[in-house]
Amino acid sequence: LLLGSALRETLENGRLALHYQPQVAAVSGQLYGVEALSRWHHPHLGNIFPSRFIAVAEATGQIEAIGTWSLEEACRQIVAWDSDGIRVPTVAVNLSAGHFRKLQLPATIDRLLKEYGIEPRRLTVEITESVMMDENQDTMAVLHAIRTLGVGLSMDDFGTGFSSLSRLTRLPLTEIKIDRSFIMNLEHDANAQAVTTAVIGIGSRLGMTVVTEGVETEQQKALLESLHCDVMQGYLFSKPLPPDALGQWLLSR
Ligand code: G
Ligand code: G
Ligand code: NA
Ligand code: MN
Repeated sequence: LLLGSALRETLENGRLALHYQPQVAAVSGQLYGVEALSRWHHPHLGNIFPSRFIAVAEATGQIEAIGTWSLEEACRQIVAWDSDGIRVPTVAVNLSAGHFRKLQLPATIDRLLKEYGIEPRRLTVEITESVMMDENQDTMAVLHAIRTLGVGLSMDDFGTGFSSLSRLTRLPLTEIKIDRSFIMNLEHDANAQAVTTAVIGIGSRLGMTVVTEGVETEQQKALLESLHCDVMQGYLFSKPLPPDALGQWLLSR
């Protein structure tokens, strides 16, 4: 709860930041997009990782405020990069399961896109498998309304939850991200390779972009290319970077 009030103060003073990790198209090597990841540097407590403060935000009812802040910050950054001539095709923002139950979320996204003059496809929202487990009617309505706006909808950490493949087909997804636990074991684990191959196949058949996370080695990259994976993300390409460093990274390639 101490962390909860520190978080409230941080949000009010705009001291939360987004870092951006590049996602690279497998065939062309071009930038496909970036994933925005929240970073909180507290003057006394130091760096607090999202795995910790997102749970706090959920418990203290601040998760909607963080999600809305992330969406607006991403929009502001897209406009800033554009005016610097830095072309980032799409920015993916992580939102918590609880946020997708809020019926006003699509209207909030629509308002931000209009306010910042951003084409909808330049924004993607990432949901986790727990959202898919949620049979909540409001959640389904929200997901469909977000897709209707033309914003991308990505299933994060796929393969770690308990969702069924039939449920996957019933969601209006544009993208699946295969969890990094599968990529980590790709070279040595036949099961990880079988799951990765199957998800790439199903995703492609369903017209979704398949992104693999946690790509760290050239061997993993080569293997994923041979499996026709669309997009790769991981330390092999870059860690998450502050906005200026992302510009530098793009120029240096
Ligand atoms: O960047 P890092 O590995 O520490 O991220 C840890 C987790 O926190 C990831 O699963 C990521 O999806 C999540 N995360 C990062 N930023 C945000 C955010 O702004 N909102 C939500 N809901 N989750 C986030
Ligand atoms: O759950 P989500 O996929 O949103 O989490 C992304 C997290 O994974 C971020 O915290 C990011 O720092 C981390 N990450 C990104 N690339 C790599 C990688 O290549 N290896 C590892 N171990 N972590 C990564
Ligand atoms: Na992820
Ligand atoms: Mn994510």
